[in-house]
Amino acid sequence: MNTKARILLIYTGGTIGMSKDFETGALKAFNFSKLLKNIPELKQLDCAIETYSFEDPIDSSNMNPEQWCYIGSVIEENYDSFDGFVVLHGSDTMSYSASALSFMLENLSKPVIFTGSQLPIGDLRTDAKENLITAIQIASLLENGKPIIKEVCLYFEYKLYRGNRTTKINAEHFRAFTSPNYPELVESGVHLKLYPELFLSEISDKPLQLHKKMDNNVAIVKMFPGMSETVLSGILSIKDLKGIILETYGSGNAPTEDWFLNLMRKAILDGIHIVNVTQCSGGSVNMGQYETSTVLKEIGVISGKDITTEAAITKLMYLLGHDIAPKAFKTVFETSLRGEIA
Ligand code: ASN
Repeated sequence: MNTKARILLIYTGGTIGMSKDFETGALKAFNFSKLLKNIPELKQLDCAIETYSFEDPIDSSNMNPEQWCYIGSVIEENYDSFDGFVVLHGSDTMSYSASALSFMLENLSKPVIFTGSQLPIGDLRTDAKENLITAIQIASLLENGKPIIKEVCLYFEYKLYRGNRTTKINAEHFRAFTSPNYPELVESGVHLKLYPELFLSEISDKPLQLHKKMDNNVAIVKMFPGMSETVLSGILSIKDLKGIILETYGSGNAPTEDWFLNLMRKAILDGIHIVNVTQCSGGSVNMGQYETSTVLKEIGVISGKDITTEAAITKLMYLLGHDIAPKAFKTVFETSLRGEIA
């Protein structure tokens, strides 16, 4: 029996649905019905599509944890009525949102696929149609009536990635995303090439649980040669700061100067979680490989291993939103929750 997949298309905004403001010439989001008019092809797809739009579609630079909860709630409320979800989202912060939602949606057993475009859907050379149509087709893949993909993904320019493994790498190319430390899950060519051995398998048969508490008392600090004690101590003394993602060099290396290590030590003693993430676009943190990371390991800095900064900051917000005992926090962070870390 050929049951048609039911897909909910959620429109949050982004270039895909933008047009030029007559006065300023700047791109801004327009409403969903206008967007749908530009894609009559949707009617040809072999699935039943329903749509849900943000009342005020946004440029994804305005995305925040509140909006993530909103996206999560739309998915939660409609979870039983659909086989898959496609989220239209601006590309600028899409990797953050896909990462955040991957943590917030626990026990996911259906696909949630983020996509968008670099050119508006009304543009002659747009990349929006391919991205949208293929994302819907992938979200519609069923086996024995059940979704094949059961995780939060990102589809862009012929590739489906695990969402929390992605990062935006180009502001102009249609190939705007990459997944530096995890291969693509599906490749779109003449045929859709699936790599099921890479998919997240259903971890439990428990019902979907949406976690809405995200604690944003966090910061990302990118190291650079010449960073001063004043700057770093200023950041670390921010009131209510609970954790930082420290973007270090190479495999997790940082200065061995006393002032730096003393600040790190003091922050950890004060209960601030410090996560070591590499500022390289690929590869993993391996504290202890060099002398310049040995002390970090000894004083209890958390290893972000091969996690992206986007997944690290959203995982930090997510875990801080849970009452995890300080002693267990490091172990939990270093454990893969949704396939975001090796
Ligand atoms: N500024 C846009 C956004 O992120 C960029 C895009 O969608 N390509 O909303």
